[in-house]
Formats: sequence, structure tokens, C-alpha cells
Amino acid sequence: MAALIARSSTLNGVLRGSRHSVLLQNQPQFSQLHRAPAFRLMSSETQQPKYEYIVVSRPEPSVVLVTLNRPKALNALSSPLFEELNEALEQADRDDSVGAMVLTGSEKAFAAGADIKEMKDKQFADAYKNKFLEDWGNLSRLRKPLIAAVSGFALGGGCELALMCDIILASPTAKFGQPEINLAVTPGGGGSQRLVHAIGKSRTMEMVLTGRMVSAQEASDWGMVSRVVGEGEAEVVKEAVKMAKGISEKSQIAVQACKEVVNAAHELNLAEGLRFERRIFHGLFATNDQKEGMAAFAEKRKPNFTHS
Ligand code: CO8
Repeated sequence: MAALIARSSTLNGVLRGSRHSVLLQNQPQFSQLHRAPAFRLMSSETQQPKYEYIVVSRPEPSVVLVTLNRPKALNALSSPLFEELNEALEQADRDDSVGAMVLTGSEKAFAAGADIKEMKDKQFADAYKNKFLEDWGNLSRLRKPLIAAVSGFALGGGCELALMCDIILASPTAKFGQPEINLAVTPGGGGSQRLVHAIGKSRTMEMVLTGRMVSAQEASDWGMVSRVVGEGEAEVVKEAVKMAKGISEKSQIAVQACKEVVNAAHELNLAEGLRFERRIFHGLFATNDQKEGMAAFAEKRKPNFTHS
């Protein structure tokens, strides 16, 4: 039976086994983790963390960090892993104390794709009837920003998972690819569509038709990732958490509105998009945060947003 227990009593256990424990303890706000008003679901009988394939932590009171945790399979994305991922991120999205989320993997692999061993015997009827992969796109519907911190392989579904995030930061070791062609299938998690928006048709065709892996630098030059940071996974996660913390200090209403208008550019033509952006802009004049933000600028002080 699952029971809610205070996260202060569980967090140490969760973090102790995590590769981020050093990073987390080095954060000045580490002690505040114990005061964060969040809870984790735990099994009361076993006292084990609820999740088997991910680790959820709070490197900052306002930032949730989700680490994919199937190291032996290079974080291959199985259905149970995705169920956990969706649940953890949706929970963070609903939590008023969370301003932004970070998703990462390991030094060797962000994720090496959908779990090929799980898929290999799948039949069309089962995939179609049971809407295989349909829930995997849930995280592209989160309202709060999600930042991918990518080291190592981000292949197939792993590359698509990164592309579902709002911002991608890459360590120099990151390698992006859509190698599904080698398995005689197409990308299935949005790669063929999102890549065209991000890097254009010719480069997408090259990635999808040849399966070639693209280096972090090349992905950055192509505009697929925001930038390449630091050396190794710890650095890229640290940078992503810093960015997430900075975003969580803004007005959360404005952050969600910005995310909504940028995402609309994928779906609307220019005239509709400009109209949509203007309407959202007009709407923000009804918020306390807009009044506070502009008053603070005029009075030369820091704004105190109430997210209202
Ligand atoms: N699925 C299942 N197991 C995997 C996967 C995978 N995608 N990738 C790696 N593994 C396993 C290996 O089988 C191996 O397990 P074991 O030790 O039991 O044999 C273990 O991880 C380590 O892998 P390797 O020994 O192969 O490690 P290498 O360092 O030699 O090679 C590579 C690393 C190059 C990443 C290699 O493992 C590889 O090519 N992996 C497959 C990459 C791939 O083809 N990905 C695409 C999969 S299809 C897909 O993603 C469809 C997307 C569907 C939509 C998803 C929506 C989000």
C-alpha cells in the first residue's frame, strides 16, 4: 500500500544513491530541500522510492530534477519508464512550489532510444489498438518549462524526448541521432516533425535517412540545441538547474504565457500567430505581476512577483 510520507525523511535516501548528490549538497539552498513543501509517494511496507526507472530530486526548492535511471540499458525508454516519467513530470507541473523542471540521463546516455527489446515482437493490431507511443508525447503538453540536459547518446526516442523539452543544453559528449532507419522503421515520437522545424528539411532527411549521429557542436551549429556547456554530465545538469532556477524566479503566469506563444509558432501561420501573441500580451495586463514588474522597473527595485 502506498502512503504519503514527508519528503524530508525520504529525500536523503533518494539523493544518497544519486549521482547528483555532490552537486546537490554543494548548492547553497541544499538545507532548504528539507523545508520544501513537497511530498513523495513511498511504499510504506518497503520504504523504497516509488520509482524504479527514474530518480526525482529537488536541487533547488523551485526546481524538480528527473534523472532517467536504467543505466544497464543506456536509459532505453520502456513503457514503464515512460509511465513513471509522465507521472513525475505531471505531478511537478501541478505543484505550485515548482517553477521549472530539468530532465537528464547519465554521462554515457541521455537515452539510447525506445526499448528495442520491448518492441521487437510487437504486432500492428496491438500497437494500433492500444495507442502505442500516444502517451509518450504527454510531456510536450506540460505548462511549465522543461529543460533537457543531454550527455552521451540521445538516439531515436531519446533524441525525440529531448526535442519534446522546451530547451536543450548539451555537454560536449552529447550525440544526437535518429537511427530508426537501421531497424527498418521511421521515428515515432515526433522526430521527423520537430526536427524539420528545428534544423530544416535537408538536415532532417540526412539524419533520418542515414541514421548518422550528430555531435553536440554540430547540433548547436544547426540550432537543434541551445548551446554546448561545460565538460561532462555534472556540468550540463548544473547549468540546466541554474537556468531552471532563474526561470522559476520570474512571474509564473508570464512564463507559462511565453511558453504558450512560442509553441503556437509550430501550429499557426504567421498572421494567426501574431494575433495570438498580441491577445496573450493584452491579457497579461490583467495580472498583478504585470503591474508589479513594470512598477518595479520604474522604481528601480527588484520585482516581488506573487504569480497572480
Ligand atoms: N533498446 C534496448 N536496449 C538497448 C537500447 C535500446 N534502444 N540501446 C542500448 N541497449 C542495451 C544493449 O542491448 C545493451 O544491453 P546488454 O548489455 O543486455 O546487451 C546495453 O544497452 C549496452 O548497449 P551496447 O552494448 O550496445 O553499448 P555500446 O556502447 O556498444 O553502443 C549504442 C551504444 C550505439 C547506443 C548502441 O547501444 C545502440 O545502437 N543502441 C540502439 C540505438 C537505437 O537504435 N535507438 C533507436 C531505437 S528505436 C526508437 O527509439 C523509436 C522511437 C519511438 C518513439 C519514442 C518516443 C519518445
